[in-house]
Amino acid sequence: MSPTGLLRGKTAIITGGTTGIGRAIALEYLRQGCNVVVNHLGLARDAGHLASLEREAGALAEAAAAAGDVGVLDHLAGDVSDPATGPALVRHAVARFGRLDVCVSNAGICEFAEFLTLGGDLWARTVRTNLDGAFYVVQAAAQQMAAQAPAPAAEGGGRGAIIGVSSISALVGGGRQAHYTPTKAGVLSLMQSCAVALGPHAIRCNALLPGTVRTQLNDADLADPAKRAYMEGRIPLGRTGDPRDLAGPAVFLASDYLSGYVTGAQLLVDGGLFVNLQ
Ligand code: RM4
Repeated sequence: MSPTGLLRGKTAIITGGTTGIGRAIALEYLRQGCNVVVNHLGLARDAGHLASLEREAGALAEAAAAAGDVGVLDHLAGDVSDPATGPALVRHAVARFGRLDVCVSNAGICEFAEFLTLGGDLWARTVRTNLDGAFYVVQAAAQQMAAQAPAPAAEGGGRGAIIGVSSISALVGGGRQAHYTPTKAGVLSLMQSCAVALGPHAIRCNALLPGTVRTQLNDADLADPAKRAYMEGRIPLGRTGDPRDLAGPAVFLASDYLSGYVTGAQLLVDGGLFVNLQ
């Protein structure tokens, strides 16, 4: 029986929370008793993604109604590259649930492109979304957390946990990702510096580093059977990741009970890909 209630009574914001890794983390946070406000772009396709997420959240609530541990799902549209989106998302979460305990900065784009013909507009859009967006959301979350009363000493006395979804690409290059890998290295570095800056406020900041996880970011790239076979062959666990593989590590980093002394850390979730140079 998988544990529940690990994030009981907490409130989290998750950017890019209607698809892929963000969606998987949102569902597991809800299952662990955390209220969740997911950010999305408010595009037509997001309506379908949101409806699907709300259906799954409802099913969780029905399944766990007795336990009473399941959190409440809410959402707010906004482009994280807009400096106003992060503060608005935090205000929405606090207005609805009273405080902010966890911030998962997940929203990101990765359009594979050859470096020699890489356009400045794609470079700029990738940096604005993946790195600028992380800064705006993380700073807004940290400002709210720093202003809040700490959790009771018995619950670790923390004021919050911030998780930057970086990538294995923070540590290694990608031939068709020269515009993307620097942004993921930047998210990792942002978490390291925020861990130092926010430690005195009892706010923990850590980075999740997914490996090759099947999401809309790499649908096209992994549609190539040769590329998919090559990646699977390099991964010791023998498979590319599923977004659900990130849910448990995200609960670990969000929970003061599980990771109360962990800050400034980077957690690779890659099936062993990084350590396999064969
Ligand atoms: C990751 C890594 C994966 C790729 C995704 C989009 O950082 O490079 O291989 O599929 O990005």
